[in-house]
Amino acid sequence: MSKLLILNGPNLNLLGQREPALYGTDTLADVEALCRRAAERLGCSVECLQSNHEGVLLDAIHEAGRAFKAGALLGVVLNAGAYTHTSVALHDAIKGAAVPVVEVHISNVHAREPFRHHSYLSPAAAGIVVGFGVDGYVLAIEGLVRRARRAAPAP
Ligand code: CA2
Repeated sequence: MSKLLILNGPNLNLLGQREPALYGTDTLADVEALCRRAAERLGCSVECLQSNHEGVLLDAIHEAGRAFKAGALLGVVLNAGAYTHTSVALHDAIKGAAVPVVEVHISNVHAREPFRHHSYLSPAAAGIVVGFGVDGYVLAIEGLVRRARRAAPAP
């Protein structure tokens, strides 16, 4: 079965606990369950990981690159949180791993503070979904599956 990695970065473990006006009321567990259901509807499975540590996210992207190369992974849905706006290392990891990554943001970062307008990840991403709340994860999953099926149509 085709697999996707759902990778969440710093502070996303706090989802649903504060700032509902920005991020909604769903917890991270709710978001992961939403992703699991969306993937299953498309005949896929998900692996979910959240970390507050940049190096853990880098290692996960490297591992995803190896799995993609081996045909065991379709791609990565990545909400890198604030590392989006700071991390050249994540940019390099996405480029180096050569795995399709869809960058997701729950909020519309472009309608927020100027320091959130720049993303180091966008130039390396296969696609970007911004401002659709947690539904953005579902849109990203659908985008990755459609992309994979376009590249390798079923016989
Ligand atoms: O909109 C997004 O998804 C963000 O990636 C969320 C990040 C923020 O730094 C990015 O600019 C945009 C923040 C992660 C969640 O932080 C929380 C803090 C308190 C309560 C709930 C979530």
